[in-house]
Amino acid sequence: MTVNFKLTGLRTYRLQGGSHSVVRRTMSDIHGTVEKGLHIPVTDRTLAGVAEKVLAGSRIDDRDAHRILESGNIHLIGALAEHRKQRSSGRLVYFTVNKQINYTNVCSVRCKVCAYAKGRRAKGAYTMSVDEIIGELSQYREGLDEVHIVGGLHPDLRFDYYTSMLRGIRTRFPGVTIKAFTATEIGYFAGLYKMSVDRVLKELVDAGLDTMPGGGAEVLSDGIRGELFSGKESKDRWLETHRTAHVLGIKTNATMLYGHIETDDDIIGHLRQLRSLQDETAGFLTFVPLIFHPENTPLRGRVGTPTGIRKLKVVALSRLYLDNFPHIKAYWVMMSEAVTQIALHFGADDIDGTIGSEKVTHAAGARTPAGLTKEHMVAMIKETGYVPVRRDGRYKVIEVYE
Ligand code: V47
Repeated sequence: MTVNFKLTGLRTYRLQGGSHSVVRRTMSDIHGTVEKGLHIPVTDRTLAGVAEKVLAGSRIDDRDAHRILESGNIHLIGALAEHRKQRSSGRLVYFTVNKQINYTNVCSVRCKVCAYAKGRRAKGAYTMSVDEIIGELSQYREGLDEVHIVGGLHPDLRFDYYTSMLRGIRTRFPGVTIKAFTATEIGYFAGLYKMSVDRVLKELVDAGLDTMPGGGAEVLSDGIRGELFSGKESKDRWLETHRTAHVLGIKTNATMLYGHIETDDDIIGHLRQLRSLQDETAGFLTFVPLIFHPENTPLRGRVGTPTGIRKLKVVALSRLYLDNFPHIKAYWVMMSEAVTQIALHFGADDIDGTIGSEKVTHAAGARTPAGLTKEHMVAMIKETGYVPVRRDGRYKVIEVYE
């Protein structure tokens, strides 16, 4: 790809993409070199330094990140993030045929962002049996690539509830990737069952766990955690659990919940801590920025909703700052299908999956459908001009839709 940036009154930058050597060789035929003579005027000169670093393939710093979040030059930000993305994923955009299982809404912690958690004796509290979970997954006759399991912090379940759940799923669906339990749940199991995090993870892997989702990261700031997530683990504990998982060879994701009380500094601090852990372990697969939904939460009416431009800037910044993360996910459930499609031109290369039904964000007012069909996801990606790729939970390619 060739993109020229005309810096008004300064000079013209030329973005050079290429053969995308990081992507599997067997797929090189669909990458090709795209020639695009594109002139983007850089009206705010503050982004010139950022552009220079991105074109040179060097790392941006916190000041650059502030400039991106403060800039109005959305076209340039998008083009720079796209340039970075094309170097690792080329024209590919990933999705998966998955099902989310929210096994219980009973939770010992009351986060101020949550509309989903209930006390164990509250009306509407539920916990799925292992048979119910298997029954729900069995409805997907076409076959699942990934099961995504996340639930509340239930004080009364035994540890073998979780291992039986994983064993049951593994036996019934041998090829599926089991992405299960956030670092928050793992830390809670360690405390409740008096085991080390290392031991909890080893036993879960033994029962069938493949990867870990990125939930529970919220904002990696103890100030914000104290204010909104009291009772949850510290930011360092969340990071430490992922470090332990990576050392054991478990690939994990990382999220960031934004659009509530956080500042730009908090967002950048969050990304800095993730980038630094990834430099150390290389264990993260995907970063997922999550947009806060306030309905039915104590924050309703107290915070605004991020604008479309803000959402796109956060995606682009994630791609540009997290230069060591292979994938950036635009999560359609929280982002809407429309903004998700645009986010694919702002550095995202993954849109999660078909989901089936999602309860956490829908309890908080999400208006997106409960799930999407595979065909719908393929069409959604194709319309953006990219190549849809069906993947499993470890990014093994299942099918390419040219
Ligand atoms: O950790 C809670 C967030 C997360 C609300 O790893 C809320 O691939 C919005 O982690 N509005 C769970 N968000 C979901 C999650 C996730 C989703 C998709 C993909 C992956 C992945 C992970 O949802 C929680 C919390 O941060 N959340 N309440 C709310 N009112």
